Amino acid sequence: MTTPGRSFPADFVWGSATASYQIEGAATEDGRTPSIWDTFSHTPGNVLNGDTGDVADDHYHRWSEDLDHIARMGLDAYRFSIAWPRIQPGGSGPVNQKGLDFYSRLVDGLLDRGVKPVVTLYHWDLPQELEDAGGWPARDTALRFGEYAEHVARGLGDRVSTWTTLNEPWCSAYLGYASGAHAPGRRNGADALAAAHHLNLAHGLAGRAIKSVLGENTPLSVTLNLHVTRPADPDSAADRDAVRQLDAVGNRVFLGPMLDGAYPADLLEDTRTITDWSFVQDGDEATCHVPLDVLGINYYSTAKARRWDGISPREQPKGHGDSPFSPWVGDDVEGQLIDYPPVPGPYTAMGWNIDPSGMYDLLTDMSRRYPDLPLMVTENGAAFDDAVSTGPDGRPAVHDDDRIAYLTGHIDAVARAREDGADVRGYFLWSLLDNFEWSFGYDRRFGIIRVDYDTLERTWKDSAHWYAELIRTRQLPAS
Ligand code: GBH
Repeated sequence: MTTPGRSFPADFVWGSATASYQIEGAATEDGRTPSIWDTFSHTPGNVLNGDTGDVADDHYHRWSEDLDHIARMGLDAYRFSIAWPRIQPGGSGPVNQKGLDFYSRLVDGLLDRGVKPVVTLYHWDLPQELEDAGGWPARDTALRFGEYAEHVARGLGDRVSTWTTLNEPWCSAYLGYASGAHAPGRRNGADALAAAHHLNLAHGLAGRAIKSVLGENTPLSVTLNLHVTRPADPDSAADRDAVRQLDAVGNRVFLGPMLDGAYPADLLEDTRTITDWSFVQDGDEATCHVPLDVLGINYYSTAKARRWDGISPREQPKGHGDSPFSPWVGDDVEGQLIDYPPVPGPYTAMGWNIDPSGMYDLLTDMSRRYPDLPLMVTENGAAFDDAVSTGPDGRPAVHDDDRIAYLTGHIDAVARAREDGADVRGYFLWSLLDNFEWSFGYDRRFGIIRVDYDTLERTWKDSAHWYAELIRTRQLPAS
């Protein structure tokens, strides 16, 4: 792969992203109560090597050192998430001041260093008490989320540059309640769709709360992991219909209510044997449809799909795709099965294919679907098997050329999409630090800064130096 080199305007936002449970540690400190990820990771068999977020990167104590890394790298913005169980232990009731103070210090620390704080209110750490009361399949969770958002908006106020309600509700709904790969590890298609609806509702309620506390002009966003799925055989109408079905259940299930004010008709039709959608009450779709100022998009890889009329999904071999329809939600959809043939490599250490054309297609497609909505790449990056050597200074060194190549290809795709009219305002690299990679624990490293999990020492990988130079020059070098 060669890229010609690209230049970006001075106001293009370069950032990096993290999430609370993946980096903070200090799981029981200052009044924090367990989230579903504490429970899930402490249950044997759920996370590789039995890893948990108890200590993680110890960012809760090392936040100031981490902000110094951010400043030295020259980031324009830093995207982080707030742990609901630190703000409202148990998920309801008054604010836990010590928890709020942590984020208040973090926001001030960013502003002191000239870095814009981009806040995500929910990156998967639901208070366990709310899960015990039904979790996202229960409507009450969405109402509680609206209250939580109001507390945080009052606490952090106008110091925050962009408010993001949810990170990847697709993962919360389908991995949490259909496949069970993520916390809370439940497996029921109808619950997953109810969860999706209540996440949409939570987004609307939180967005309205933020705008009513801080003013209508407060920049509001949501981050979606939109799926780029291609038909296994582009000439097959059946395969193209499988792609349409996945776009409905994976993408438009959120885009519809959030951006158009209604669920798409084909989604309701395709899922009728799973649920009658009676959890959608009058007025809900209008509530979900809160005006958005920017749409956050997370992109990593692509998938292929084909219509499958063979054996039942339960016995289907699992392909590369991790889709709501195979084999979890799709169990109940007669005659509408989908199979995921493997996609060609190369692959990252996650087994995900490296395909920058998916980034280009997604950004240009979204800008066509929603021409007036600015876009922001809120996550992109890769895990590789980083080899650690000893540098000339005797300190550890990581020559992660594979990660630099991945980033180059994808940032080049962002530049091409912009040239072709997509209004992409910024790019956040996942991730600043190696961290707790959910069901894969500490085994998979996405950071551009290495974390030694014995000493918790931070070391810039080559990619961190490379990214700092890109930000300084606003130029993606030719490669
Ligand atoms: C994001 O999730 C999360 O926001 C972040 O916390 C996480 O650390 C990061 O990405 C890296 O995982 O399974 O081959 O079909 C991304 C979750 C990854 C789910 C890609 C869908 C499709 C690839 N998505 N996956 S495949």
